Amino acid sequence: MNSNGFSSMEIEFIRKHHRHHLTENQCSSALVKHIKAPVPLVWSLVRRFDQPQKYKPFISRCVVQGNLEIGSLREVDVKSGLPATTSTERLELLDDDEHILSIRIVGGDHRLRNYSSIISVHPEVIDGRPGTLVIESFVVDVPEGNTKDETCYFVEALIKCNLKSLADVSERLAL
Ligand code: A9S
Repeated sequence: MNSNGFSSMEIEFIRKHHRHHLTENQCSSALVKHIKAPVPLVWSLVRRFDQPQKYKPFISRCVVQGNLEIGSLREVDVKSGLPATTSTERLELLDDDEHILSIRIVGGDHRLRNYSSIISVHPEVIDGRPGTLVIESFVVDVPEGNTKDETCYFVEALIKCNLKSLADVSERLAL
């Protein structure tokens, strides 16, 4: 581990697959999660652009118009108690070879403007068994009246919940 908590391998993956072009007044960050389940299982959950509720705890339902292709839009309903009720999100990239999914939030009654994220999954060995390294990065506008730190903290907390849930669902299925 070095200063920012990422291993050199994780930094290599971030450098290669998690490139975001920031404009002024945006913030960006990346999180990693080590899951004790094999890549095919974890990827089978991550890749379902049409069913984020399979592991995302804040999503109650999702509808995709038409079939799944780059540019497809999903309408996501958010569970009650959160600072949003809906989100419209576009499929930017779905790479079943490199195991990379990228989405862009294009609408919704929330405060995440110009949000895009990239999630990649990589095989690794954990306790001598097949495991998965998940890396998720994002970039988003800093809303008026908020600081970069506040915005990053808010989004990182949500992504940490998503990744914790992805680990719980995956590890339960791997039993
Ligand atoms: O779902 C994701 O991949 C990531 C995020 C940050 C989603 C956030 C969210 O769905 C809430 C959880 C409802 C929080 C949206 C779109 C807006 C929020 O304010």
